[in-house]
Amino acid sequence: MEKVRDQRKVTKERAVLVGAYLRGRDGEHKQDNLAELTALTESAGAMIADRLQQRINRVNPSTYIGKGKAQALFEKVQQAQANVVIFDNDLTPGQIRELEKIVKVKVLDRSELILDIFATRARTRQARLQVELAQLEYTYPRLTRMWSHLDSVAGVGGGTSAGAVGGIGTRGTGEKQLEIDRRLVNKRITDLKRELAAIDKRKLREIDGRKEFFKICLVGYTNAGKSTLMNALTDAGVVAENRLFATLDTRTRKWRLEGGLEVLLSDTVGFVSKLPHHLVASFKATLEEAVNADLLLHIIDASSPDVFEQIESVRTVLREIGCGKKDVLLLLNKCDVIHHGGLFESLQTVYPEALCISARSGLNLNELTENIADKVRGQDVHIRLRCRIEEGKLISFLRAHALRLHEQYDGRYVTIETRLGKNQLAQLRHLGAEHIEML
Ligand SMILES: Nc1nc2c(ncn2[C@@H]2O[C@H](COP(=O)(O)OP(=O)(O)OP(=O)(O)O)[C@@H](O)[C@H]2O)c(=O)[nH]1
Ligand SMILES: [Mg+2]
Repeated sequence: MEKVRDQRKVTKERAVLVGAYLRGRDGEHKQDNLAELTALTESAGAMIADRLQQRINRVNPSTYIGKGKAQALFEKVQQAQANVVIFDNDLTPGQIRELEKIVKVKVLDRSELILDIFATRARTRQARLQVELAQLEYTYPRLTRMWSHLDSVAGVGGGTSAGAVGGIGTRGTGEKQLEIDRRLVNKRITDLKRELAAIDKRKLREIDGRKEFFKICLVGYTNAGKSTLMNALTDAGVVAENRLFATLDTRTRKWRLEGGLEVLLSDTVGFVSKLPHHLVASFKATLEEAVNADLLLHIIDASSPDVFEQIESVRTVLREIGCGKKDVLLLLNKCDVIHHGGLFESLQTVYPEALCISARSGLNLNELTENIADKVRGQDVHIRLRCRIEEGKLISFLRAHALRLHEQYDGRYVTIETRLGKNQLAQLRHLGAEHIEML
């Protein structure tokens, strides 16, 4: 039995999905409770062999669904010749152990599945370390035996390449299985935290270096169309795909709005409901871009039947990472494929301020750009400043951006009086303007 959770698989795994829903509580109203778990499982590269949806009156402390149901699950697993069971709910280590004894294949919960997807997708060192940390903190106590990359602690983070052989839930952390002393795990956790903190510091310095720019960050549920929009607005060429968590790292690009206005646009990891808490914590640095943004664009997949839940999940994560009070522009994306009426109408009623766009067809992207340009400029202020005539960059910036410019030369100096967006003052200072007088 101990072998259950450490077997190695080369083949694509066959999964039985299980959703247990408390009566009168979560998800009873949905048409298909397992739709998202299905997409997540496929994203992880497994096949769906069968599904089991179950209403329960209470959570059974030892098996979540109760012994009888677990026995029925075992039969399903045998019939479907499955080698993994994936729960839509999060399970305690004890529940996983009990369930594995009954169903005789490895059992994963939703968070482990998400962590596994992250492990196979993480590309940058930072993302790999973050996933590893989250896995050590979350998955580790749920394994009957441990994984192995700890044996080559030096080469860590590289565990992701093990994806092909480790099988769902064990990837990213190495394929060879061996017993590891908890002390070693704790040490590894400490080391990871230290290294991540160092990366975090570098990131912060990087962000600090972009202080003069107006920063915009795309946020939203996974698969909402963030990367597609990023590509439509800039020439970023980021990967956009119809699968969950196509993007794991943050990309930042300059985005030129009209009138020479330049902002920084960042695309980042998508959110998902019940995002594992450890993952949120360890992805804080990746999400630093959102934390430091002047404006968030919340991209919503308006064609999803779960659109309201998805909006709520994103808001919850935003609050968790300290972005609850940020300026947010809501974008109802995929408007090229929505069915008018019904859900879409209620969306527009609930969020009348949201802009309907299509990142794919380009619908309303001009309007979006204008909207953002207004926000970037901020309220008009009337200013006067004096600078030396050699300060070419500063003077051309003003000529390009300011309204009703008045220049007065005296010797080597020029005094400029003009109107400018309030938010552009920081940029002026960065370009060397010292004495800006507000009129
Ligand atoms: N019909 C339609 N499809 C879109 C639109 N925008 C994006 N998509 C599709 O939605 C899927 C996901 O798009 P992405 O841009 O990768 O989504 P994302 O939000 O970056 O997703 P993650 O990186 O996985 O979080 C892709 O198949 C896109 O082609 C749109 O406006 N209309
Ligand atoms: Mg993306």
